[in-house]
Amino acid sequence: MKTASSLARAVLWVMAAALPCSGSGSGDLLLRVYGTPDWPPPWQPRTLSYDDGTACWLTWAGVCRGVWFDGTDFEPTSPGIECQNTQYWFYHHESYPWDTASFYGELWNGDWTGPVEQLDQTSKMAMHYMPVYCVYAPSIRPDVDFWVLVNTSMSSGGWPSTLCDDGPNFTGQNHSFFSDDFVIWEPWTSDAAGASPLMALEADSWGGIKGLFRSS
Ligand SMILES: [Ca+2]
Repeated sequence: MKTASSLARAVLWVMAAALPCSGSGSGDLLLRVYGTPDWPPPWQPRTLSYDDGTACWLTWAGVCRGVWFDGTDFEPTSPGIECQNTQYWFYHHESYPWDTASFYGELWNGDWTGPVEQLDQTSKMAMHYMPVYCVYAPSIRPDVDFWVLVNTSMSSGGWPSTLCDDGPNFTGQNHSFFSDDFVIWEPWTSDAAGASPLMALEADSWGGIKGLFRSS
């Protein structure tokens, strides 16, 4: 019986054979936050992300990888958000197998210089090319500047590997970083140590795959 997962993989590999990744050097990790922003009505929950939704790279750079969220990028005047969950995307490449699928999903306060105050740490199992969620109940209200992190300290080599898009985000700033010591945070690029090319998917194919998972 074909599952949503096997169908999605079939789509992935068909598309992969046809569409090589261009590789621009910069990119955004597929780490996102879902919550209810303060800003004007109707106060509907929404997903905040810097990635453009098109998976292009996988990376196992650093013990920790994270995205720095600046609420003013999404709403300059009222940038607070009540976080309901965070979302993590991974990719298991057969040539670069994971030594563990376990990771910590973490939420921290902190600006571009790095995470400084931990708000949550949840142990999760990564899945191949599927979203993994850390759910907060009650919800968590971080500072205007906060981080969503993958902590891979349960691995000997930075796995499970994280998915990334290709090219700069809408702010023109780096928002994706990695670190081995939690002190120095280097901007993640496709030239970073451990980055490995992944074939590109068209944005509409990526949306179709997400739709399959949502309905499963
Ligand atoms: Ca991008």
